[in-house]
Amino acid sequence: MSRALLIVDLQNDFLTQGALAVPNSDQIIPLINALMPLFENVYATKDCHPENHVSFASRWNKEVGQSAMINDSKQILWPDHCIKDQWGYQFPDSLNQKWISKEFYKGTDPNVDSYSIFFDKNKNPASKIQEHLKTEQISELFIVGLATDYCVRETVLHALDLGYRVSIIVDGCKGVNIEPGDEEKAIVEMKEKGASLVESEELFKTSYDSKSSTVGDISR
Ligand code: VGL
Ligand code: ZN
Repeated sequence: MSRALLIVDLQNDFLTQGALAVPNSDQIIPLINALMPLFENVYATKDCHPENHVSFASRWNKEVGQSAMINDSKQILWPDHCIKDQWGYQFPDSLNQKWISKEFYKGTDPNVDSYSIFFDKNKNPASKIQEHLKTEQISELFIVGLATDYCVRETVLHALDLGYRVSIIVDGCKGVNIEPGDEEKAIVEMKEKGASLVESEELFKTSYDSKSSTVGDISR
């Protein structure tokens, strides 16, 4: 069984210039570029909405940030974001995309939102990720991306429910924090459910140690 790095929703609309900008999100791009070569399998999720998506305040003539009851469930209304094939949907140019071997898409149904790449709000599969992880025999996921308190959170909670080992690379994620402390709350919740919290530094160090010991062996 092997491990994968899963990059969640690192798309222009969630970055500093985007429609749903997550504070300080640009800071994680160089870090993710440096992490990718440490993993044999690197996957990315994309929020992939049609123009009239259920989560857009514009569809309901409501204000961004309000909650609305839609199909019997509470939905936070967002600015229009991540519309398929538009600029906000794309990865930033500064992301070293060559390391990403597969992308998974969610939120494609105009009437159903999905923060998680595993299951949508109706609890139906949101993407083909489960089949893929099974085929590739991946049992452990390392998570980076956006946003800690929404899509990272729901993706991690579902991954744990499904029995994957999950490590959150804490400095590789950023939260929206609509309410102050939301990000911290999400991190505590994911940890309590069984996720490990790691700092990128620990991963770089482990990788360096294993490489340097190999070099040492050869020189002897
Ligand atoms: C997200 C709000 C709406 C996310 C996606 O990627 O965290 N947040 N759609
Ligand atoms: Zn969305």
